[in-house]
Amino acid sequence: MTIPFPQTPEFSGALYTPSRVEAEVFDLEIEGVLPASIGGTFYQVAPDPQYPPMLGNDIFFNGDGVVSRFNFANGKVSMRRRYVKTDRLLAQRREGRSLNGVYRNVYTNDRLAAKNNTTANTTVIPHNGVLLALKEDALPWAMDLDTLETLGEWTFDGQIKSATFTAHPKLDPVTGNLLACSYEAKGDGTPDLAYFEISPDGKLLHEIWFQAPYAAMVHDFAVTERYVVFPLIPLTVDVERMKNGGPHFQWQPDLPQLFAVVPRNGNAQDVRWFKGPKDGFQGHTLNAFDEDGKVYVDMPVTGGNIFYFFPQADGYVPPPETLAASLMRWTFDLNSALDEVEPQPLTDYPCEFPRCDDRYIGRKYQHGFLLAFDPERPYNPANGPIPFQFFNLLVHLNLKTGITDAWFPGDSGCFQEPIFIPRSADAEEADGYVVALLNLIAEGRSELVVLDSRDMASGPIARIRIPFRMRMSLHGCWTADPN
Ligand code: V55
Ligand code: FE
Repeated sequence: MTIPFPQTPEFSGALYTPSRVEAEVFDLEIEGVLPASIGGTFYQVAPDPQYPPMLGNDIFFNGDGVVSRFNFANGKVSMRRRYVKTDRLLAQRREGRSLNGVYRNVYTNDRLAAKNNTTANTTVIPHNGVLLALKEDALPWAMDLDTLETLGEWTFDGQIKSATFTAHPKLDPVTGNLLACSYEAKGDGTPDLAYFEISPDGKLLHEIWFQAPYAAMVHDFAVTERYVVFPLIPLTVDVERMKNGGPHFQWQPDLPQLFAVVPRNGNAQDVRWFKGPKDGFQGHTLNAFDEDGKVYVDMPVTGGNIFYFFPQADGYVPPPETLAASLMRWTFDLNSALDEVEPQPLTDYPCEFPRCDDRYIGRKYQHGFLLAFDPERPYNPANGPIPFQFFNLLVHLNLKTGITDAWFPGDSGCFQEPIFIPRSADAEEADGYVVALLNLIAEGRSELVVLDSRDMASGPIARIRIPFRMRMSLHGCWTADPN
């Protein structure tokens, strides 16, 4: 490969320089003591472009998916890392260059590009004996849970007829069902939405299909015991624009933050629409629950467009320092005829990549784990400009007391999305360990840090050293060994 990656913020610096590493590391070095009682696997996925972008530059979300698997047993950790061998990746490897143009715009691809355009780069989750690698633009790709060998596109035995599948499925903690949704479910630019419940052994139990007033991004969604909520971000899709080589998404400052609320066991006639404030961006779901006909959804919300790479029609993107964000609670009152909603803040600081104790998904809950950015904390300017998605705090938030317990890793560290591991199968909510990747910018390497959820401020009880730098990732999950 002779062409270098561009020296743009998307391909340089500690977080975004491509890593491109597939690896096998047996018994990683550990500083501190990892409790032997932690047994299971942490899976995660990062966009990591195999080749420099065909068009000279590209966005983070368009990188090829590379999956990492950290196996925890007897106080030791071993890792394996493999690209998802998508059709798209294999076509590039065959030709020795990138063949894909604008993000989610197949009209701009090289004629030698694979038909299936997905990078499978957004999350990984075990289901029915395979590891699913997911991106919201296509069906999942399956991998072997252990070897990470790619098995191919996953249609759930032909039961899922949608063109797309969410990168934020949930596992119902009571039934073990996989809860999922789709948008642009009948192809690029279609306003079709769908909801799916799939049993642990892979049977499609229920599906709901309906239409939104327009096609817009539904990046994450929310489930409660009885309801499912689709947040439509004011980023809309126009196939004509795509045919002219334009972006898949465009920010619409005059559209509301729109929500569809549907009973999980209902159908298209039961959909209720709610409108939030305009010019706002619904982020990732922390958790949601319903009580007495009210549906509560907690998520970071930002005033204005945080995706600078999907500008509005006149090209405007707000300067990052003007974007105020906090964790918010949306309340959808199904007993009321009002269709306007206003979110209420739960934190006074910006945060993202929220995770709950997975045993409480969709149920009344009290705790969140988050990445946050505190601009008052020191930052070493020798590390270069602060990159997109820079988080210098790893947080445990008690929603009932409002107490934030956080660890700051110093002026040259930033985190990737955390996961929570219960101390034991029957431990109280949020009692256990928080695990996150930490990028040590000045040292050009990464570690997996393990903190006690009840004492975040003291910092890691164990630091698991990774002998290379891990590029910024998106999402992952923890699977405990079967007891
Ligand atoms: C997001 C991420 C994506 C994507 C669309 O975080 C939205 C939001 C990694 O890919 O394709
Ligand atoms: Fe996401």
